[in-house]
Amino acid sequence: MSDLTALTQDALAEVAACGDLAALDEARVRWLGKRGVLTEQLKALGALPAAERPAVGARINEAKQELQSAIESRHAALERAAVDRELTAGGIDVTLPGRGERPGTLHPVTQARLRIETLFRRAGFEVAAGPEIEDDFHNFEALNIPPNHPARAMHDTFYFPDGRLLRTHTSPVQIRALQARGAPLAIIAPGRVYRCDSDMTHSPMFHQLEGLVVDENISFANMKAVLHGFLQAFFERELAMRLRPSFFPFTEPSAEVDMSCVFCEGRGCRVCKQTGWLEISGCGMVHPNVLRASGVDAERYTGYAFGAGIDRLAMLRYGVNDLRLFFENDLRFLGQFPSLPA
Ligand code: 2NL
Repeated sequence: MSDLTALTQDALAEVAACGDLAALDEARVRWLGKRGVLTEQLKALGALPAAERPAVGARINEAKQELQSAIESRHAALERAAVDRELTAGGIDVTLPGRGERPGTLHPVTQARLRIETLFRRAGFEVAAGPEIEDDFHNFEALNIPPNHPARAMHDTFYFPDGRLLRTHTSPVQIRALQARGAPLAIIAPGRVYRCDSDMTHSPMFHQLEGLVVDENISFANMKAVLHGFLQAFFERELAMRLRPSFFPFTEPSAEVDMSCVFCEGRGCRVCKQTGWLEISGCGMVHPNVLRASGVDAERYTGYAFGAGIDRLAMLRYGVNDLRLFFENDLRFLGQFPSLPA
């Protein structure tokens, strides 16, 4: 029994030297297993004189317990080390930079819209927004387009079963603003509009810009100056502009806005069909019926309004020859319009 202390020291040293869990388990079996060295010592107790048995038995049990707890703490240490190794080896460093992902850019139509908003804000206009699902009153009735008016057929409206509709222009936004705020008012309403029409040059969803100014003494000349100023600012060059008589139910008098062709400077080319002019907008003095429908005193106030396609403005400014490119979201196309830093 004198070598029990030495045996315990050997066992503890062996446990401390175990480099992995398998080696530790082997050591446990060798020392504490059914045929383990310490177990055999206990079995040998029977050969001792009865008087010595309790003391020796207690020492062996003490040694077994000491070894058992040494094995347990070594087991925990080895397991921790294994987890640590796995984390460092297979770990993902979330602070590493990505693999060459390029930042996105604003869609060219969005860039055009933001540019339009900036220019009109600079001229004293506010930017208004409203619902894309509209009712008959705000999209048609208030705009002096009564039921069965031929302009309704022209608008190729998408209807919901309950009679509501997808707005065919952003005029309803302006009607709502006029109803809510009254005169005087100077707003633009850019946004998505919908028409049941799809071919080479028509998309069922496109972007419209409308503008509305209502105040005392607002004139056709005011409108002409603002539109001319906007076009020259948007295209960043001097441009000729002309107005041709036209008709809209919501304006009287009404006009089509042409600007000198930005591709040939008015000399005549394929884009302007040799005319030197590009049709860019429609406009006119707000019809008194429209002012009245929105609750505005048509004796005291006059106003002008205009409408233009944002997609078309973007095509002309960025030299895009096919409207459909704007709606396909091909990254080879979109990547050619880097967003300018703020
Ligand atoms: C075009 C023509 C136009 C308007 C839109 C308008 C709105 C109100 C009252 C009166 Cl609330 N008018 N909008 C006026 C004239 C023309 O758009 O060719 N759009 C692409």
